[in-house]
Amino acid sequence: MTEIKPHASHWGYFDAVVENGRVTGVRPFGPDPFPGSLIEAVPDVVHAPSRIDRPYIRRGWIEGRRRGHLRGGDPFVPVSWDEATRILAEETARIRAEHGATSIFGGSYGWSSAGRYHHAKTQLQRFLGLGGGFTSSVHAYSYAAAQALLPHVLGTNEVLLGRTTDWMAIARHARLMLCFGGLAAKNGMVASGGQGRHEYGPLMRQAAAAGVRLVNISPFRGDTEAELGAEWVSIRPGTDTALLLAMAHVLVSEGREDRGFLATHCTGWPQLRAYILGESDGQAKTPDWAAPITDIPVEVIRRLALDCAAQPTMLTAAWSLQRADYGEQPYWMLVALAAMLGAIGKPGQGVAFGYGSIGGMGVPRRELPAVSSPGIRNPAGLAIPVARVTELLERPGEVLEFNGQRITLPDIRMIWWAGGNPFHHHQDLPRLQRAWARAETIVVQEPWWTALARQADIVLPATTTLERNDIASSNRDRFVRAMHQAIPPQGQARNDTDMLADIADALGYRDRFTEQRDEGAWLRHLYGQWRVACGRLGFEAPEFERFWAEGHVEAPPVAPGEEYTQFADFRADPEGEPLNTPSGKVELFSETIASFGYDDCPGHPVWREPREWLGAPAAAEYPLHLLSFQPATRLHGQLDPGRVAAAGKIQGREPIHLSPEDAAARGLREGDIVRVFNARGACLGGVRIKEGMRPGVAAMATGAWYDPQVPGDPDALCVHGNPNVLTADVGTSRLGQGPSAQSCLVQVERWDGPLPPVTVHQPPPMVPA
Ligand SMILES: Nc1nc2c(c(=O)[nH]1)N[C@H]1C(S)=C(S)[C@@H](COP(=O)(O)OP(=O)(O)OC[C@H]3O[C@@H](n4cnc5c(=O)[nH]c(N)nc54)[C@H](O)[C@@H]3O)O[C@H]1N2
Ligand SMILES: Nc1nc2c(c(=O)[nH]1)N[C@H]1C(S)=C(S)[C@@H](COP(=O)(O)OP(=O)(O)OC[C@H]3O[C@@H](n4cnc5c(=O)[nH]c(N)nc54)[C@H](O)[C@@H]3O)O[C@H]1N2
Ligand SMILES: [Mo]
Repeated sequence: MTEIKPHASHWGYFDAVVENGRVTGVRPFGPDPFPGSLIEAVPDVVHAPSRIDRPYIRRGWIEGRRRGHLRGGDPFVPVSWDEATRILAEETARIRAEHGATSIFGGSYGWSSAGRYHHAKTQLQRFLGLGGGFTSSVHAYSYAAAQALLPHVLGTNEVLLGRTTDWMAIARHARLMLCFGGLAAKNGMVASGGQGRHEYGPLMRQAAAAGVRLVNISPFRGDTEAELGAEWVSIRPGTDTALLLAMAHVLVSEGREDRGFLATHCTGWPQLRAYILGESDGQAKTPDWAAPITDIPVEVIRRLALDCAAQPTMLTAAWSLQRADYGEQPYWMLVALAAMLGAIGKPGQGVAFGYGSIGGMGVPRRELPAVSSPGIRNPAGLAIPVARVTELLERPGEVLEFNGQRITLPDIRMIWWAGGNPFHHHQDLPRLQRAWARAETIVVQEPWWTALARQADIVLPATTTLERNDIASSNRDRFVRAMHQAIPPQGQARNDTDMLADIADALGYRDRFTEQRDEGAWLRHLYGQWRVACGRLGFEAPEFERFWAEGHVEAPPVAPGEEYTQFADFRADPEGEPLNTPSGKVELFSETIASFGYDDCPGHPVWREPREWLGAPAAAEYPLHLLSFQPATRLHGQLDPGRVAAAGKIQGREPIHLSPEDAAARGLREGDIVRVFNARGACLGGVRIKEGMRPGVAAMATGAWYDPQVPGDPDALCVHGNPNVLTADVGTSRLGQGPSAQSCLVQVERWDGPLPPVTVHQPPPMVPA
């Protein structure tokens, strides 16, 4: 018998085809004009050999090898759910009693699933919060530096995550759009919480067709698709701030800056101007100064600046630019350039971040909330900046500076992760693995034997979304999707909420955790709350029963021709509609930031040489700048066991993109296997030669599951191709403390030895109880 079940994922809505209790196929969601291919991997991953079939405990943990012990090498021992539940209740209570709530790290960063009720991290944090608290984390790997910076400068993060100037306004009014890091087409296939229609690509194509001249300023020409007809300015990675400062210098020296706007809408222009002209530090930021840094000819820099001043201009940068050393600076300087052009708040002009970074960006939309689970109260009240997890473990009792705060790092005894994967997302995995040994007990809830599950002491098998009912929703999208359970839980997998409810039960707070609702009651409750909120905004959503039976709700699109420009109100009336900054204006100099006294992020945008870049001394030994970008064939580490990711690999290894010049210089051909290495680590990769890759730059997608040749050895070669064995783990600055993965130098050499097998898609070794 064949059944069709409405469902959703971060990579799109679909219908699951179910035969005899197995997901055998998917059908794209009817209204989606560009469903993409990622959904095709769903049946493979749901039934993958790497699914965790039952609870396990690491043998070394049972035998007392806990704090100080490197994880990842011991076999696992199967245990019953009852036993796992009892042990976890006891262990949580013991650690809280002996070491306090902050000794439990439950930051649990990660994308988890699109379903908003069974959202693993949210449920884990409710469980830990209601149980007495934990150490948490703030901000996202995606844009941590920007999240810290932009509220100081623009008074909001809307310019990053909220309702930005839309493509309708850009197409109609802008004539030039500078895209730092391009507008990567593959990034739009994904949105947190899913999307009903993938409109991101079509809308940017419409803008190009309407006559907006797009300029892709990036180390890789392919960061805009050929169809957009974009011009390409090839830039050395990590040097965008130098280019922007030199463009600013051109504007000032030609008298083209908008002095009126700078006077009425901005504060701090005199300080920034003095820096641009070199009055404050003796170095004028001229095109002659920037050309050797950026490797962009002086004439091109001048022309870019003057073109911006001559026509209506929109500025944008990919989020990747701030996941780099001093990643705050290009963002601040891009805002400054938009201010100098007087473009902020002019129809279809100004600045916003991420038009090429995620589905839904720039798509015209009404203000509607998303369906979501209740928020978290954390009585411990302690949170670290998300990407400082290794330091958290390495430096107990020491102070971490962050955005004006001084955080005393707690002594972590227990780590609990659900719905994220630090052994995917974190930088310098060898260093993380050493720091990881600091914990006594590490708990991981996962559907799959990911690198993280292998680094755990207690492994709890979670269902995938197809094994439970849920609702998918994103505030970037006007659809809400019913996710019907399609198959029974696989093996002994359980829903995250249910496993946590049982542990809460053993600790005496089940009812506070569940609020005495089961799955069905929660879904009705969350949908009902959303429906009421929509009603207040003028959208009458159907009753739950109808939504569930029909499989989705579609809020009406914006009226045809309607457009939105961010900051239009502020532009029109800077006194009446001030920004939420101390001055109410755009802060080109921030007294607040200056008062922190950070030399790595002073009071106005500055050029700082990245710690790792092609201009650094280390480039003699490691002459390639490695960018690790978001994968076209997966979502991070998710879907890696599926057919789409497999088809993209070379002899099972993650491709490394090289310029024809760099490949030739090393005698490498398409499809060769290479060792990619630096002083931090090494991995294998398969050579893919890319026209349009800047010589000196290499690129590897993130997300191939970390697969050390010797499990448990932090210095082992990753045989699969995870770039995070190579990246540096340094905060962007003391302001943002964001990840700086894009600042990374490597060398590449042919791998002539026998090819070690990739084993990470099979379960790890197990021993009987
Ligand atoms: N080098 C480098 N590293 C990077 C980046 C980069 O550009 N370069 N980018 C960074 C960015 S922007 C991000 S957002 C991060 C992404 O990092 P993560 O969000 O941590 O990556 P995912 O692989 O999506 O991890 C989600 C995990 O949740 C699990 N999961 C899914 N559904 C469920 C569920 O229902 N229950 C439970 N318990 N688990 C579930 C999945 O199996 C998966 O292992 O990576 C960062 N890392
Ligand atoms: N298919 C798919 N889409 C995704 C994701 C996924 O895993 N898969 N992940 C989603 C997530 S969580 C996020 S945060 C977003 C991330 O969105 P982004 O951060 O925008 O994505 P990236 O692919 O890392 O980077 C885009 C491009 O920036 C360029 N770039 C890198 N460094 C520099 C630099 O120094 N200067 C300039 N000018 N350009 C540079 C690179 O050439 C790269 O191709 O993607 C989202 N979309
Ligand atoms: Mo991200």
